[in-house]
Formats: sequence, structure tokens, C-alpha cells
Amino acid sequence: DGELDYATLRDDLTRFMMEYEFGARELLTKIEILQEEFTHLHRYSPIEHVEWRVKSPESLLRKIRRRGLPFTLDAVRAGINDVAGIRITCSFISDTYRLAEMITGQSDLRLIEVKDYIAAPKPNGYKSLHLIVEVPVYLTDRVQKVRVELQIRTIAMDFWASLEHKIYYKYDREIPSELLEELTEAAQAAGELDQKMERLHTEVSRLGAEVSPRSPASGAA
Ligand code: 0O2
Repeated sequence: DGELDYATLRDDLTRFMMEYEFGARELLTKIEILQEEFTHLHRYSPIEHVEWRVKSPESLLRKIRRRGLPFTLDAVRAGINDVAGIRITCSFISDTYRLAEMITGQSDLRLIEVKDYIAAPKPNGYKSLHLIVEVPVYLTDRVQKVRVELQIRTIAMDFWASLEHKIYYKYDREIPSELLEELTEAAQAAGELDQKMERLHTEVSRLGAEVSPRSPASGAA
């Protein structure tokens, strides 16, 4: 006793990571259902694409160390919200909020935190709607609640964020100031594009509804 039982530790960690994967998959099914029904009703899909991942054990360990958390599964459960992460890319800003509402309104999910970087972008221009939701996972012998980070953003926001992310790591987290300025300008341009697309989308939906108010098929965007 008191000795580190490597096999037990490995099994516990595998089980722990599996729970996060199950949590993410539960949420992915919910997202798929929303996408299918929404598409049926409105004749367009609010979602362009969905990506997801479970953090690698290496990256999880780095984060635990960075945060100064104890190396216990309970501490990770309580202190790290993005072990499982899902990113939803939408066409339009209004759809990011609609989806967030449809997800957070589900009674088996618990909303832990919302960070609305669309309404209040980060100083570098980063925009995205971040939700932390708790999902119940039904296991063989118990129900385990796991947290999943959901990032919901538009194609333009995603385009910007993926380039910024590459540059950020390329310059080892210290982006040169002239590049930073250009990135902020690009974020501004992406924001303007989003607003223009939103206006067009609203206009086209309105026209579609006027042409044939009874048929949702004509309300296509
Ligand atoms: P990586 O490399 O993507 O994994 P948290 O991790 O949630 O406890 P924080 O910083 O309070 O810590 O959360 P926040 O602000 O909700 O950001 C979480 C994630 O959003 C980040 O994960 C990024 O994926 C993304 N993000 C936040 N800010 C930026 C940004 O300025 N640019 C880009 N491209 N992405 C951003 P990680 O783990 O920090 O990074």
C-alpha cells in the first residue's frame, strides 16, 4: 500500500478520458438533431461544420501544471473546463445565438459559464461564443457529469481565429506589434463581412416569406 500502482493509475486515466469523450458525443448528437430539424423547418442549415476533440493527456498535464492544480482527477474535473471541446461554425451571427439558446435550454444540461466574445471581443479582435455545459453521462454503474467547452462562431470568426492561432504559436505567444495591428484590422474586416452577410440573409428570408408565406421551402437562403 502507498506504492504507486501504475496499472490502476493508467486504467483510471483511460476511464476518465472516456467519460469526456462520451460527454462530447452526447452533445454532438444533440447538435446533429438540432441541425437536422432546423434544416427541415427553415430549409437551410445553421451549421457549416462541427469539429471536436478530447485533449491529449500531454496537453492536459501541461495545463494542470500551468494552473498549479493538484494532479488528481477530481481537481481536473472541477478546474479544467476544456478537456472535451466542440467547435460549431455557423454561417450567420444570429444562428450562433440561436444554437446557444437551443442547447442551453435543454433540461438535462447545466450551463456552467458563458463568455460572449462576440458581444465583447477580446482586445486582439477574437470573437466567439463560449459555453461550458455539464452533460450527464450514463455509465454502467453510475451517472457521471462532465463539462464540455462549446465554441460557437461564424465562418469569418473561425477563419480569423485559426490564422491568429497559427501566428500566435509561430511567434511563441509574442506576436510582433505590426502583425498584431494587421490582425486587429482583419478582425474588423471579418466583423463587417459578418454584418453584411447577416443583412443579406435577413433580406433574402424576408423576400422568400413574402413570395410564399405558407411554404417554408421558399424561404431558402
Ligand atoms: P488552445 O491552444 O486553443 O487549446 P480556459 O481554458 O477556458 O480555462 P480561458 O482563457 O479563460 O481559459 O478560456 P477562454 O477565454 O474561454 O478561451 C478558451 C479557448 O478559446 C482557447 O483555448 C482557444 O481555443 C480559444 N481562444 C481564446 N482566446 C483566443 C484568441 O485570442 N485567439 C484564438 N485564436 N483563440 C482563442 P486554449 O486552451 O487557451 O488554447
